[in-house]
Amino acid sequence: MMSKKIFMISFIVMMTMTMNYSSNAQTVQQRPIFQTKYTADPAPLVHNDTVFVYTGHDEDDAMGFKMYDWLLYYSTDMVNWTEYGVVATLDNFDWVPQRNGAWAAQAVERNGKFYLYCPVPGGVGIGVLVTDSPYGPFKDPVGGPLIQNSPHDIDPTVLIDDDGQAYMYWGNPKVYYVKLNKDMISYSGEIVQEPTTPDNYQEGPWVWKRNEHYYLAYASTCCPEGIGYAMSDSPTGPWEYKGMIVDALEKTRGNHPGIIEFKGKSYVFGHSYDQLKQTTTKFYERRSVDMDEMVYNPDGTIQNRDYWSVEGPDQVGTLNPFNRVEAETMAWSEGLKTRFETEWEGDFDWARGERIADRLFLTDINHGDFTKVRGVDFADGAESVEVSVSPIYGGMIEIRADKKDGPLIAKVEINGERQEGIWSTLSVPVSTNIKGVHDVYFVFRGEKDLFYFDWWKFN
Ligand code: FUB
Repeated sequence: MMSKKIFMISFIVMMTMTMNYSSNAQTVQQRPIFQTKYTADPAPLVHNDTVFVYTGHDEDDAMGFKMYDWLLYYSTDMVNWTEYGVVATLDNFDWVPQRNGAWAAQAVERNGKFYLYCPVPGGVGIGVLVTDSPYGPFKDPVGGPLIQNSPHDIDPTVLIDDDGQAYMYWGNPKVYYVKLNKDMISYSGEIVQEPTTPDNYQEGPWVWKRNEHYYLAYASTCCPEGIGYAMSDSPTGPWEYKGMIVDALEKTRGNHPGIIEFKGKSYVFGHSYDQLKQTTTKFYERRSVDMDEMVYNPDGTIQNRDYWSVEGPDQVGTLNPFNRVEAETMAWSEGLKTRFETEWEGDFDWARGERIADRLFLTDINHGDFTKVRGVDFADGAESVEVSVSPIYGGMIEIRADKKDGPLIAKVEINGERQEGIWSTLSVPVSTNIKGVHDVYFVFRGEKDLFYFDWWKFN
């Protein structure tokens, strides 16, 4: 039997390990990059100074693939991400007979229009949606599938070559491609099954061009899946396998690449089951998007990484707290969910074709939950902070600098009279003379179901 002394020593060692882990988690944890929902199949798009990431959405109670809609997140600094919410659903397509099956989509921009290529598995086909803004609203301009070629019509990716010719690639377990017309919603010529499907190709192609090299990345080997890639001198191959961008480790299981350049750096996105594994040892299709910097070698090949780093890439830029910031803008959060709500049925902007009082906000706010916003630039200082909240049972927001228990910047009390759907803007003075760049924590105190939180702003 374990002696009392050994038990005490083991207990202290265990406690120290736990405390070290949680203090690390406070300062560097940034994997997965979105925490309030399960997300999969990331499709990043750079537009002006912003990265938009369109993702699939695994429902919270999914066991197999339970995917009804596509979500959108955006960032200007690669560490703080704002959740926009649902950007399209299978209901956008009149001809799709099912509600489940919003698999891996990709958005591309051409001549000021944004096209979202959406596969529906089981031989239903690949549809396309179009809009004038990266936020939608997306509409189906075709009224039927753009591609309906085989049961393998999944995971479309689009390359617009320097000469203006656009190609769409897709497929599992072979790669198919076709030339898209300039309208991006129709194609010309035959659908070609790529004769040189590269080694380890599984699904999820992502094609791009850099310095005269064409790249094809893909979910590679199965299962587990990592992210492999091949290169070519031409958009139509032949493709030569070059190696793994992210290794296939036991913990990766499924994967799906998305690759971009932003502010002079390259990034690879994929997904993992890490967030699910924090809640259960069982396997369900509840995935979460990951991302890291990706580095090219001088000959154009890509450096390998074994897995997603915990701390993610460096921040590129800072966040301005003197603009209104959505509460669902964060580098990390614990315990929180979000909800979309239309405030008044009557507030409809007929010119824009959308409701003007729609909002996405933080929910499920309980004692100890928090969000972390990185690299907030207070410049010469702030005098007060405003928050937009809707009380449930009431509680407190402690706004702290640099750590969850760091110096208190301000404290906002939200009284506990339930006012479902009624939003108030509360303003309190800043208690610390905060200047320059800091991480900011919004730490929630009270008991349970404290309030909803929509946005904040320093003055
Ligand atoms: O998310 C559904 C399917 O799983 C995608 O279409 C594949 O790429 C794989 O990630």
